[in-house]
Amino acid sequence: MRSLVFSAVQPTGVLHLGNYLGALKQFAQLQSLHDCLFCIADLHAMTAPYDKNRLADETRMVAAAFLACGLDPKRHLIFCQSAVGAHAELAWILNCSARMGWLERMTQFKEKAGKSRERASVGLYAYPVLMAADILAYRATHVPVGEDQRQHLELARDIARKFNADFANGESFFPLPRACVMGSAARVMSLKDASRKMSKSDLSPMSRIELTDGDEAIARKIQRATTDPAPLPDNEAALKNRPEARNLIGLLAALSSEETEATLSRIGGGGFSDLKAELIARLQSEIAPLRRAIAERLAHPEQLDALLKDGAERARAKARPILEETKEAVGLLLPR
Ligand code: AQP
Repeated sequence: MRSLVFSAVQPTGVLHLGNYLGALKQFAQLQSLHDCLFCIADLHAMTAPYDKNRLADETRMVAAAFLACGLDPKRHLIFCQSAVGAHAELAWILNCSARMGWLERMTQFKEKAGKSRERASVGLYAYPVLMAADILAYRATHVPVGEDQRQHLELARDIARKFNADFANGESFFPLPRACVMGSAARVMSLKDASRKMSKSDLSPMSRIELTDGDEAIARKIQRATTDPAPLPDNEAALKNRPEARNLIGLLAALSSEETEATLSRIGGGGFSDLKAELIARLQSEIAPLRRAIAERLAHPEQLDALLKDGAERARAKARPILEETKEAVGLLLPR
């Protein structure tokens, strides 16, 4: 069976270096080997407080970033989750297969809901079931996931397995989706607090390099990135208790297409200022073409909307027969 890759990004703000290195850059590589579905997960974006006046523009921003990173809307599908009703319909059916006990174990809900669990939305709680539906609606076989999404992918497999057992005599009605092996999918950490990942929703813009940042902003953010007072080590083991150094060196290695050890052997023994100077130069040259391409795309929102409309039509055509088969499998009466 040919692999079909499902990837999604939430329109929850301006995309950053973590989204780029950990996801978009790798999506661009995957598309040369596989059939791909690139989804803008706007329904997921509604699970936490958000600004309804910005959601449409942030959706266009993700579409523009997809294109800027080289994703090909002709050979693959770029579309918005909410425009393909099968995601939400299938999520309801899968809600009835998923078990409360499985969802109770999801660590991301615990982290995101924090102490105000009682006040978190039902959407945030059920988010992993919608993610399972996103994937299974197309019988996608592979999903590129960061570490934080692995548990959700396991849950999608559990849901598919139970559905197959309950409604398909254990046959592979839904293939069990697998995690895509990504290249150097480094987890990029906040520039202000290296114990947290770089995030769109971090209140401090100084914590992240945004794909729309200009050269000056990039230089300012890296210069002010938190460091420690020791010189840089020349081996990876010595980075163990130095999260800030590990983050900045990991970034430099990723941007230089080097192994971390190779970067360390070049810059080990030196100070953070040399590391930061090289990192600023690398970032400026990597981000500048993306920034320009995003701005060009955003200058023509009508073209982005047309592209998303076309993607949604093609995605609907793929998902419709699978949804109908699913409804039939669970015994729903289909209008004939
Ligand atoms: N810091 C990161 N390092 C590496 N990869 C990252 N990704 C996100 N942050 C990092 C990857 O980007 C893809 C899209 O992520 P998303 O927008 O769907 O959700 P997220 O992981 O929740 O991203 P953010 O930026 O942290 O958004 P908010 O603040 O809204 O929650 C995923 O493949 C993700 O692994």
